[in-house]
Amino acid sequence: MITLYQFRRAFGVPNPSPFCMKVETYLRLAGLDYEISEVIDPSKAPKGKCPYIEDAGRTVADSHFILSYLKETYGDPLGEGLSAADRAAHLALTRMMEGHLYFTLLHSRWMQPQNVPIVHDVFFGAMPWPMGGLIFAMVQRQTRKVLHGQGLGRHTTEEIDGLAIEDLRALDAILGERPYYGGDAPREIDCVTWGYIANALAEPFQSPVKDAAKAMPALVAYSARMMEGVFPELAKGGAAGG
Ligand SMILES: N[C@@H](CCC(=O)N[C@@H](CS)C(=O)NCC(=O)O)C(=O)O
Repeated sequence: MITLYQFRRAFGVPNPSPFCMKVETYLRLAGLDYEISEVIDPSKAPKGKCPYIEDAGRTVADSHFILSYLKETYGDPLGEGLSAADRAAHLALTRMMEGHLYFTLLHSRWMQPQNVPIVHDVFFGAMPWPMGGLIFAMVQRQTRKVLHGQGLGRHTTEEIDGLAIEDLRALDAILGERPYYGGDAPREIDCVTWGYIANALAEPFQSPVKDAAKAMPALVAYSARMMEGVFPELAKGGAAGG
């Protein structure tokens, strides 16, 4: 049995981390049995981040390497029939989201004053005083450094939100009239795209990025479609559409 180490569910989406969501969505779409082990402190994870998995005595960290391992070990049912050009386009889209859009999400949740208390309360609120506040402040400080090093953190909030909205508009245009980024059925690329779209729409966060995402009906419908198809137990709450 595969064990998936990831953060606990929150905000009405399968995971607040798009990387964890990518792996769990993949496991479900590929029909692989798994169990979840919830992680509170990722610093002890093999690469200091979530997700990672254990399977048959092996530990694999990082969503990219996890999916590579799963495809090598159990086959690639979501990749059947894809052309080299499809695969290349999916890779480029993945890199846009993981190397750019992700950091705008980090900024929105950890730096923007209307959202910071939500993250604090959901992840650190249950910890005894003053530990929760101290750990939160430490993680927020690290996140600020990460954003500064990556470069995005040097822009104004308006500029960062504007960049995120450009990415979402690109995602909206690429989806077009199709039900899934993979075409008629969800593919590996949908495990990535949905993590970002669902988290952009997630309650109770507030931002111009979320407002922009909510105004893109194809993205809202796509998120609901993925939720109903892959996580029907969560769709009952009706959270996918934000
Ligand atoms: N490249 C990694 C990125 C994973 C990642 O950034 N995970 C974040 C959550 S979204 C994390 O665990 N952060 C904790 C930390 O950096 O301390 C992957 O694809 O799995």
